[in-house]
Amino acid sequence: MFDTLSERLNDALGEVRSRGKLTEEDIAKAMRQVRLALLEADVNFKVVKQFTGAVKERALGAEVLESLNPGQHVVKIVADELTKLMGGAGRELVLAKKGPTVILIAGLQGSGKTTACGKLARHLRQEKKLDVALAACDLQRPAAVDQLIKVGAGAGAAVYEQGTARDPVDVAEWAVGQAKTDGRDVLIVDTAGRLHVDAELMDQLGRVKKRTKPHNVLLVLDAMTGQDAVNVAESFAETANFDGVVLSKLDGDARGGAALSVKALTGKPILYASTGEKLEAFERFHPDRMAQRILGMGDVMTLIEKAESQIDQRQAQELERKIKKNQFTLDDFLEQMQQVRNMGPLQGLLKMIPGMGQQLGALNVDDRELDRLQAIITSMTPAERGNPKLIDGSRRRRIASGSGTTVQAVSQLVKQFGQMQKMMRQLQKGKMPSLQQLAGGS
Ligand SMILES: Nc1nc2c(ncn2[C@@H]2O[C@H](COP(=O)(O)OP(=O)(O)O)[C@@H](O)[C@H]2O)c(=O)[nH]1
Ligand SMILES: [Mg+2]
Repeated sequence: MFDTLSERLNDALGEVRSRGKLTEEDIAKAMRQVRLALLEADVNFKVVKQFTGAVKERALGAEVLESLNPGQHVVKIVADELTKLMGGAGRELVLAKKGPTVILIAGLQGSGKTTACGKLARHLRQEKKLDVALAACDLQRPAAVDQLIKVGAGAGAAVYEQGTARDPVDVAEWAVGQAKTDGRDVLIVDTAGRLHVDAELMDQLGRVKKRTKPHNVLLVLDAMTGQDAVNVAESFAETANFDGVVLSKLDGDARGGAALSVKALTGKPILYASTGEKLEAFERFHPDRMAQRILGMGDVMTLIEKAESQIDQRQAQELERKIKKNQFTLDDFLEQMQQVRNMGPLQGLLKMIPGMGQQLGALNVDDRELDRLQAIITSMTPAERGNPKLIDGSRRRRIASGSGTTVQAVSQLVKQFGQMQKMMRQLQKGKMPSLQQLAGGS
């Protein structure tokens, strides 16, 4: 997410960051580079001008030039201004006081609406424990209803559909009635898109709005289309109005222009970010955290939230008990690994750790490595998993062929696990391991 932009901005600020003293010329030079980085990321030129103007004005203030660490101060100003640019404090969904909260999903064809319906449903179920249903009101394409049914099944949400024979506006109104009858908390209405913004699309959207009275209209924008996404948002804002944006496909080599321009140009906040084809690749969009992530300052808050939503408290206590009693086994290790994987792709998670962003290229941690570890552990017998000391040469060969890996890979895992157990024992004794030990060295 925002890889290129992040790299370029960090290059632009690199010199400033490390300086003890800054001159006006240093700041002007950095701002020229920031300006180029933003333009290259497809941020609207008016927005860029305003942004660099605001940063420069603050950075040239006496407060910065005379501060002890002017470089860090400038970076902080950039982070503040980026946060403001992307919408400041952010906005929450409006929840109905009584009856189902209706959320209308709008956007162009292929922008990611149907996918977003499923992701949002899963998100609201998991994070807010809400009972969510979906309404299939894209009747333009015959396959659209089936797609939503699949998405709903994956997200654990009921789908209200009546095939494609009826008028979508009627189906939408009927679905709201169903949701009321069934006592759902939330109804998410999937609508048809077009290739371009046109009168017919806006008219249909207007009629669906009138009949369903949505509490939230969310516009899905494809981040990969950069400046075009913002143009779409501007036309929607003029004719159909909406409350907030779901920015999709931020996982592609999205240059980030849409994320940075949409609030400034339409006044509408980004509520959610969609970062992959899988259902769990979806998160609340927090401008402050995003700004920090872009500037390589990490996003510990999102990481903690993800961990909290995935890790079962009871299991965590059980794990703690096992570690205390020295009973942590490879089965537990496997389970931990699976929990971490439920949080989403590993690369994305690591980027949220402060300072990790820039080092990732060199680290090259990928999910395939985890797949390999998982294959090795599941090829072991329960006895071997409970007591890895049993794993001798012939067992190693068997496990390697069973998991499609090598004897060396099995040996390495057994060795690393041994080190991990040793570290846990030390932790229990109150001795903190050195960083080198944590990194797996000895
Ligand atoms: N990589 C990526 N693909 C996405 C994302 N959201 C949707 N897609 C894909 O984009 C295509 C269109 O999505 P869909 O939800 O059917 O769009 P709709 O026509 O607006 O309903 C599908 O192939 C999705 O898998 C995302 O966040 N990242
Ligand atoms: Mg669709």
